[in-house]
Amino acid sequence: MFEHIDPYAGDPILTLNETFGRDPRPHKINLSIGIYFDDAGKLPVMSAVREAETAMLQTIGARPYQPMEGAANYRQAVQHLLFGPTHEAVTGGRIATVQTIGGSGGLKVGSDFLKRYFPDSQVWVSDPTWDNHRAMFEGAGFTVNTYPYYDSATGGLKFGEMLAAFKALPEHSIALMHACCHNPTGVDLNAAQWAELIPVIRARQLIPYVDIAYQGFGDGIDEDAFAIRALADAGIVFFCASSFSKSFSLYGERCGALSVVCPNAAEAELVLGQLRATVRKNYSSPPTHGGQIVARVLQTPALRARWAAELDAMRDRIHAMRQRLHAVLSAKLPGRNFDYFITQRGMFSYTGLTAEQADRLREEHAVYVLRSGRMCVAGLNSSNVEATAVAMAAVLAGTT
Ligand code: KET
Repeated sequence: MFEHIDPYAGDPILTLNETFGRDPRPHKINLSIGIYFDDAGKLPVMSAVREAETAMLQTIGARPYQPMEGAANYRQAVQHLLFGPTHEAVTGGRIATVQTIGGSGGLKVGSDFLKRYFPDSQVWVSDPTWDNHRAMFEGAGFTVNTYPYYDSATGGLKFGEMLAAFKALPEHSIALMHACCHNPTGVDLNAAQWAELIPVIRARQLIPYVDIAYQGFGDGIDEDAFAIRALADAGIVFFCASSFSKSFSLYGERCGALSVVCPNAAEAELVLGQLRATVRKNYSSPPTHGGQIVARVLQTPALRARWAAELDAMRDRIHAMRQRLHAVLSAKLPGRNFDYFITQRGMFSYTGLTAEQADRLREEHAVYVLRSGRMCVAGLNSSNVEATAVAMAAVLAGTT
C-alpha cells in the first residue's frame, strides 16, 4: 500500500536539532534551532510566565471548546502588543485577529485564506528566508518566488534591488516580509527604507504578509513592531502572523496569531468570518492553556512589566554574545571583517560559512549551525562562546 511513498528527507532545522540531541559528545554546542537558551545553556521558564500559570491553576475550571477564533482576551492582548492599544486600526475595529497554533498556524491559516480569495496571486519571499515559508505557501497551492534581499558581499541588505523588484511585481502579489530580526540573516530594513517601500506597496497594490516571531529580540518590544505600525498607519491592508514561542519561551504551548488589517470594520468582520471557517476546516479551534498564560501576563500590569524586563535581559545577553564572538574572531583572524555579528539583529547571524564548512564545524568541533551558514546566537553562553569562536576561526582559516 505505501511502498511508493517517498522517504522524508527531514527538515533542515528540526532534523538537525534532533541529530544534535543524539550526539554523544559532551562538549557539543547547539546553535541550530531558533531557541533562546540562558547563560547556563538552559531553556528559561520566565518568572512572569510561571507566576501567571501558577495563579491560573488555582482558578482553572471546566475546559469547554474555545471559539474557532480563540479567546477574546488573548486576541485583544495580541492586537495591543502588535499595534499599541490606542492605534486607530485597533480602536476602529478594522483588524481581524485569530488565535492560532503558533506563528506557523497563523501563516498556514492566512495562506489558505489567501489561496481561496486571491487564487491567481503568487507569493514572493526574501532571498533567503525561513525555509518553512516556502513550504507552507507551496503547500497552500501558491507559486513561491524570491525577491533580492541579503547581500553576501557586505553582510547587509540589497535594498535598491529589493525596491526595484517590488516596483515590478504584479498587482495583488503577496510579499512575505519579516517585521524584525530577519530569519536567517539578522538583516532588517531601517525606518527610512520602510518609508520608501510602503508607497511602492500601495502603488502596486501588493499584499504584505508580515511574519513577526521575534518581537523584543531586536531593539525592544515597541521598536520591533515599527514596520507593522508603519504599514497600519499608512492604511495598507496586510496580513501579520505573530508568535509568542520565543518571546514567552513557550515553544511547546504553540501560542500564535494571525491578524489581518482591513480597510474598515465591516470588511474585518467578513475576513474574521472566513478565518474562522478556515480554522474550523483545519483544526476546529485552538487550545486554551498557553494562550491564557500569555493573556494573563500581558493584561496584568505588574506581570507585563516583569515579562518586559526579562525579555530585555534576554536581548542584552544576545548582544553581549555577539560582542564576544566578534572580539575573539577578530583577534584570531585579523584580516577578516566580522562586524556583521554586531550589526545583525535578533537571534540569528548569517555567518557566510559554506555547507561544507558547517559540516566540518559539526563533525570536527561538535558545533551545530545550519548548513545555510545560519547561527543561532541565542545558543551561545559564557561557557561555550570562546570554544565556538575558536572552532569557527579554525574552519574559516581551513586549518582543520
Ligand atoms: N516565523 C519565523 C520567522 C520563525 O523563525 C519561526 C520559527 C516561526 C515563524 C514559527 O514560530 P512558531 O510560533 O514556533 O510556530 N523558527 C525556528 C524554529 C522552527 O524552525 O520551527 C527556527 O527558525 O529555528
